[in-house]
Amino acid sequence: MHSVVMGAGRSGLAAARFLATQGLGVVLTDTRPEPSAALEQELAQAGIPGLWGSHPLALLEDCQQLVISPGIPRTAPFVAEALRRGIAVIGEVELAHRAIRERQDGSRVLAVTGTNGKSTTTDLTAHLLRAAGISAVACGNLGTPVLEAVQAAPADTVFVVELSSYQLESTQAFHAEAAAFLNLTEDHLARHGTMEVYRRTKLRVFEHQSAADLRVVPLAHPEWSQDAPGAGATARFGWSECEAWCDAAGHLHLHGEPLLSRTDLRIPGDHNVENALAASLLARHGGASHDGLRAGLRSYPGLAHRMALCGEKGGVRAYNDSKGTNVDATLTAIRALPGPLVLLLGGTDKGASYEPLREALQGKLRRLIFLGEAIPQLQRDLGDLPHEVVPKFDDAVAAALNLAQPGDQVLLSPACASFDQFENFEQRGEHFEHLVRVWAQA
Ligand code: UMA
Repeated sequence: MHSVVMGAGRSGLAAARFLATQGLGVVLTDTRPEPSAALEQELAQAGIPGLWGSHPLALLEDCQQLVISPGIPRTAPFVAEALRRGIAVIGEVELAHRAIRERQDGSRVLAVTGTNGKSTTTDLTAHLLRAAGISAVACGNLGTPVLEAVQAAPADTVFVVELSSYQLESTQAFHAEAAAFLNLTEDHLARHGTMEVYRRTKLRVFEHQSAADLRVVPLAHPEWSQDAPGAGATARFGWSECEAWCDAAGHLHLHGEPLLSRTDLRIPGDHNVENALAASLLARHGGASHDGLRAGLRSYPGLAHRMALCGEKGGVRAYNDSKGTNVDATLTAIRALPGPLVLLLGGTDKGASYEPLREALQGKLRRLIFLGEAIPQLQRDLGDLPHEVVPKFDDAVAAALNLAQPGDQVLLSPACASFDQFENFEQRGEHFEHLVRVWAQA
């Protein structure tokens, strides 16, 4: 009996390496025609056979479990066949959960899900715990696979795990001592079909919680966590009095105690106040003192590729928000800047409407630049606004920087995934910053 790992990206490789180090039989399969030379060598050394170019059904003979990568839907034919045969289909996060449980060394799990703000909240929660002297690591959807973090971390570590709906589809017994559901707006509809399926998938983060655990949800939207599974105690965050809230004067409060003023935070915007409140609830449950929380909230610098000011010339400022991979994230970015804006939109379309951007752009738009595979959908939804169509990323950035006038902001917040022209949003953001540096120095 062996395990099959489907997908040789970050998640799948972490799973295959982990299973191999446990001495368990594992086969890796990926639709890519072949691995890189370095990967081929590494897999050979680790004794992990790889099957490239397709997922042959023969792999399911004697297969004990199938570990699927987050990017692969459970409706994919190979997965559907495994399910039909009664094979357990899990994700790398589930394997990581088992590995943490087996450690029995005081390590714990906190989790964050939602449509937007997950990465910041996850990273901030780990930062707050560390500021309070607790060993903590941020991992999961934000980049480092959970299993990789588990293998590298010392005993008694708090794993703060960002979970996407893709990952939550394939959890089984995953359990977090505290978990936050930050918000819910249209995303990944191409995969989940309806908002209700998307919401229910996200709610799986609370499954298996007992009364000693914490369920963190937004005060303003009880309907999002309606019928949530698990028995965790509810703690809310928001803008009127509750477990973690910000008052009208801008002071943050946690469990009835004042924390600090929002002006003490280095991360801007109302959405980041909400992220800070949710992170504080999680980190408090994870053992951080109020003083540790205050120190951490004051010192947290924010994430890369999230509204990062990356260059300025002739009164034009350029912002990298490559992490803005859906409409709601882009809305937040638009609202955070005064304008006039030259906004770069496009990449791989995710199936949601771009219409909602229209209102936020009112009175602050210089020009939209449509790029990448999403051009037809962008034209359909926003084609009557002033825009240019520039398919290639480099040309689009050059056009944006050219068009901008003194006092304008050039904003890369594409509302799309990056996969049409890049490996991931990080690569897209780094490339944007490079192009902006060259422009600023010219
Ligand atoms: N593949 C197959 N068969 C298929 C489809 C894909 O073999 O039918 C292979 C591809 O050829 C490729 C591999 O699967 O080699 C890619 O797997 P993947 O798409 O799951 O990507 P990973 O590199 O494993 O990265 C995943 C997450 N990716 C996705 O959810 C799409 C990363 O989230 C995450 O950081 C990483 O695991 C570690 O946990 C990225 C993401 O875009 C940031 N997430 C989405 C989002 O935030 O919106 C959910």
